[in-house]
Amino acid sequence: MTKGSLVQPLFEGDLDIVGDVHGEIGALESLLGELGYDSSGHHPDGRRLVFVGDLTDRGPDSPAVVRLVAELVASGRAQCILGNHELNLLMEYEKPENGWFVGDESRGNGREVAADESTRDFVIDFFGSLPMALERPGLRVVHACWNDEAIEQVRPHSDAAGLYRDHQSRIGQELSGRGELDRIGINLVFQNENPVRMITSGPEERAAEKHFAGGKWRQEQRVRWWEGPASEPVCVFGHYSMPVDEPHEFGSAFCVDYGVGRRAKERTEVGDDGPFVTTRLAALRWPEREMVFDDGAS
Ligand SMILES: [Mn+2]
Repeated sequence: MTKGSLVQPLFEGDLDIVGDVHGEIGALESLLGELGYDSSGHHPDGRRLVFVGDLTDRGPDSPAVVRLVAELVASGRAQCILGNHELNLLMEYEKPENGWFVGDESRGNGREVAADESTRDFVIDFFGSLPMALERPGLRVVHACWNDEAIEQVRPHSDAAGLYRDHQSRIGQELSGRGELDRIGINLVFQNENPVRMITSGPEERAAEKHFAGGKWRQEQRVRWWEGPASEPVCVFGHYSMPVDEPHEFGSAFCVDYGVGRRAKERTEVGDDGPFVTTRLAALRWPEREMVFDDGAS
């Protein structure tokens, strides 16, 4: 697939901006129904979809989610941006949750549909075609963080994985000139000064205590960059797997990730038939500013 800038124009018109799906094909089909889309992704009012990334990992059928979203994008009924989970696959990083991609059942929960070779090619081709940010007057969409400097750094480029690698090696070369840094300080430089990481997984800072996250002990924590006074433009983001019962609207930002990526774990607690109440797949209706949810049944 051909592609342009990593920062692209957001669709005009009325939108439904969908949070991190994480392989939960049942929740996605439910949500599209709740939003009023038919099975081919057509909406009677001409509304269109935007996906904030993190289509895969954790849930039961990542390949089905990618196929559905790629069809919607190809037919002009959706836009989709890169999340950190897509980026990890493009970078060929083996993560605790992406064993399904290479059929490694030792990684993951052992219940995910595995990708065959043609699916792998299709997934990489599609992810390699995706931008990292979408913008129109008054509204922006990113996976984790809109940072003006990082956006301008990626704007001239079209290859997110290549740009990621270039910045990793630049930062590595510059480290020796930065004086004494401990392991946490080094991690923070790689996180906060690589614009591809800044946009797809957000800024981090030193935490007071160690905590276990992403399969390892860490002493870095996420910065709540979205907190601040109301202003324009509004930024819609995902990534942060926020609790269902907490506010998701901030001064000038909306988080659309209501944690359906935790549903695989919730399934082990309440059974396959649900109902699932602590995790939701959500979409933000724009310009209505209303959240719509999956039915929590699958
Ligand atoms: Mn994410």
